[in-house]
Amino acid sequence: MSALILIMGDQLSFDIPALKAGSKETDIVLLAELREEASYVQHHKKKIAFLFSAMRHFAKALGDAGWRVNYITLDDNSNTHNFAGEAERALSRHQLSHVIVTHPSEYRVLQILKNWQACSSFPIEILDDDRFYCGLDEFSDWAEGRKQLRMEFFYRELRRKTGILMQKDKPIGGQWNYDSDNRKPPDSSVSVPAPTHFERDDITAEVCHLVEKEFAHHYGDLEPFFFAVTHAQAQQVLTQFITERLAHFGTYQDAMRTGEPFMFHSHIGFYLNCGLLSPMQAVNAAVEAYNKGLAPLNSVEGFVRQILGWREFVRGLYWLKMPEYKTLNFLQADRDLPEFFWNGQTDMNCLHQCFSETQRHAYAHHIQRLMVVGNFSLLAGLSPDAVNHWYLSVYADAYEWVELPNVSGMVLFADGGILASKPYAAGSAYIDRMSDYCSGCKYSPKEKNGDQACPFGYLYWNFLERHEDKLRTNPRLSMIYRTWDKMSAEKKHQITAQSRAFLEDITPS
Ligand code: FAD
Ligand code: DLZ
Ligand code: SF4
Repeated sequence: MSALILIMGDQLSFDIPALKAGSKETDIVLLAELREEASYVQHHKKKIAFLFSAMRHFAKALGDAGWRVNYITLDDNSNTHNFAGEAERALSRHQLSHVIVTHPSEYRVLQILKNWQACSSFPIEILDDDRFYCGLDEFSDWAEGRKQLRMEFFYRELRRKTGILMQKDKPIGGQWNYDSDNRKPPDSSVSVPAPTHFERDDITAEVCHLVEKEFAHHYGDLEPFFFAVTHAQAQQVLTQFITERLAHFGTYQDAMRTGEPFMFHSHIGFYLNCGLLSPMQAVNAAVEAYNKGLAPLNSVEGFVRQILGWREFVRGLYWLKMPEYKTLNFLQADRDLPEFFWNGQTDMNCLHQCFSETQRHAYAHHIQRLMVVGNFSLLAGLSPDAVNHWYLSVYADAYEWVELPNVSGMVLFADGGILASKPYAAGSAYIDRMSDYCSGCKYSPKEKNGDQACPFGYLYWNFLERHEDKLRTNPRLSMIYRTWDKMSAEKKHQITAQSRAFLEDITPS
């Protein structure tokens, strides 16, 4: 009884359940570069090159460790370009008896596996993915019967369960959450360390060549390419973050500075999500730095919360609520995506900076995604389908299980409050305070009317006005609606007129 062990592009972990359940002596491991996976959205070129290179390196490492590996390249003439097709070919090539695969991270791919299971003559065993702190059943047990699902309470449960940053049953330092210490604007006297760079080796060079040839029409720049592509390199990125950035992570977590896309963030999302790093490695490294006195609690707790809290929470929520979650559009937003999301050509400097960095690096940090691009998408009433499609395409760490709750839940409030208690809407003051973007902008955050007025200023009020029927009763927005109520009719009229003119002027993509 020999098995085919199917490993997907985001399952590049030596301890993935399908490998743990298999045998080096009898089984065959399959990895395949597939057009279906590389094109279900037009992924950023850098994401495809990164994943293909990481897959090729992983296949080599598995071979070195004694596994028999079949690696199918994109340009293999017999490649059927989908998981089922490639697995069926391998099954007959090697006369294998059954398939072992780890639960895919995305609902779309689970459906592919289920359809294949229904028609294949081979048994297909799907094993739970245990590379998370919280299993999917455990999350649904936690969610059961709760009126509201809030990350903060889930996070506290996981802190208690794991003992991470805990002293007996109390959080270390006495508080669960140090977010209020983590809101400093950028400080130009504090220099930001360069992100970890790796020279491309022959495998990466070959893959970049392939991507340039086969995916020339996809979004994004392939150069510069300096991502880690092996486990050892990803570990180096984590270590460099812990030693050079973690101490400032908390304080400058929300800060944005022109020309500094990476700030004091960790840039490990790419590696966590494809299996080159585990969340436990990252969390343990941060906690160890705290124990050694190398980083303050506000930074370490802030970082741990992103991984133990947000990352686990959005995964649980995704699997609990799919497939309905993807169809939700609470605010009935239906505007097309502006063309400038793809080409970055807008006079709004904050957006221009974030789009340029996204195009160049397939990366933007959380606040750029949430409070600049996301905030604009919310205020402008862009359709959830269009916005989800964009975020899934442009970031190298994007997979639907983590992208969709962030976009439909956190950014667009399309889920009507399943993930967040209120929309993360903000006017121009937030971006002005947390970035240096406004000083280089055609618009002014201080101007309320006329050609110089920052669009975030009027779009914010226009958004609240448009959705008054759905949002006024939200207790967290009642103060804001009171301010709106006090505005003169003339001012309100001006806001509506300016917003309409601005939105109508946008060229759709
Ligand atoms: P850091 O800021 O250093 O944080 C460390 C890690 O914490 C991240 O690598 C990530 O694994 C985790 N994390 C932080 N915030 C979140 C969050 N909100 N949800 C889940 N995990 C989180 N993250 C993705 O991994 N893939 C996505 O496709 C994705 N899309 C997003 C879309 C929007 C609109 C928003 C607002 C956020 C999105 N995020 C996504 C979350 C977050 O922005 C990225 O994880 C982070 O920017 C990655 O950079 P980093 O590794 O430097 O993160
Ligand atoms: C994202 C991606 C891309 C671009 N290409 C491949 C591929 O060629 N082969 C593969 O196995 N996986 C790829 N992936 C990752 C998959 O899309 C990911 O494993 C699924 O989305 C998991 O549900
Ligand atoms: Fe962005 Fe407005 Fe500031 Fe310009 S003025 S950078 S549009 S917030």
